[in-house]
Amino acid sequence: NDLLTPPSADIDPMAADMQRVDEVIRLRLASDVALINQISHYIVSAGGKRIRPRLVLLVAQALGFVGPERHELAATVEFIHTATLLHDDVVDESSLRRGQQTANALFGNAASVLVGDFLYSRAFQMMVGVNRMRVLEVLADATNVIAEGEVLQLMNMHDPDLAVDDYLRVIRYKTAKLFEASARLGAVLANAPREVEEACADCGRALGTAFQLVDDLLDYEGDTHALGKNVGDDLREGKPTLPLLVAMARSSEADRQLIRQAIEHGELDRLQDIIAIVRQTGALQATRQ
Ligand code: GRG
Repeated sequence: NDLLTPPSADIDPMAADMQRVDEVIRLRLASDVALINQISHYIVSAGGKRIRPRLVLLVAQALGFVGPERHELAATVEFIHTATLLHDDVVDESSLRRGQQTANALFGNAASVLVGDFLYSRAFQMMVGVNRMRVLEVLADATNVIAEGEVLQLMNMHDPDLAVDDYLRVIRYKTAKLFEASARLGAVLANAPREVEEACADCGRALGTAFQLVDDLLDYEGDTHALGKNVGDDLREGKPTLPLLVAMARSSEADRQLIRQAIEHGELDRLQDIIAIVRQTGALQATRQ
């Protein structure tokens, strides 16, 4: 669990930069409308690991770019990420985010969606301010694909016979795309040659895919409480995750039937049986590799 604790200022070499990113975030959140300030500060102050902003800064700095636009774009990707979280919690009817009540639970669905819209459009104002066409292209494409990923997930969410490749497409779209864009933006800021930009994007995409796979796998582990998750959370929500899909491919027809029912109905009383099948088939080990 130590790995989940953010590094303290004295051992985090990026502490000063991340502090600057947080200053920019607070500065750019400002609105004349009190409810927007209240909700956006509520979610931004709840923490969050700020992985995507770090990725922008790491790549930009590794390629020699140290201008102030890097903090602006780091804050921009965090705004986009936060907008997607606000919308996602409404879609999933979630009640817990970052260890506290979700904005939708506290302020209602309408306010959450609208503040998500505000953050999303503010992010576009910020990227226009950076005044580079390639930045606009990258983030317009990324946000498009994220929305497509969510719609794909909506269509697939209850399909117990989902192919692993289709599952991977959803997570590449909904999660890995913003990691990819963040890494790519660092390279764009540094005016890196296109092949370097592509290599950074590939690296970001791989990281984002791994990140979502781990997030899914943690649902099947015992030590997920630090993330506010419990064993079988995805099952309760009736989602076919990678371990379930691999177990489906490896099980007997009777067990497959059990898993299908579990995904379709989020069968709580069968939870332990399903987890046992996933373990027996070695699906967890297979998905960890
Ligand atoms: C607003 C363009 C736009 C689209 C909305 C609802 C939606 C479409 C997208 C949701 C995409 C989504 C929530 C993907 C999951 C991403 C994910 C892994 C979130 C958790 O990220 P962490 O762990 O969160 O980095 P923290 O709290 O640390 O910031």
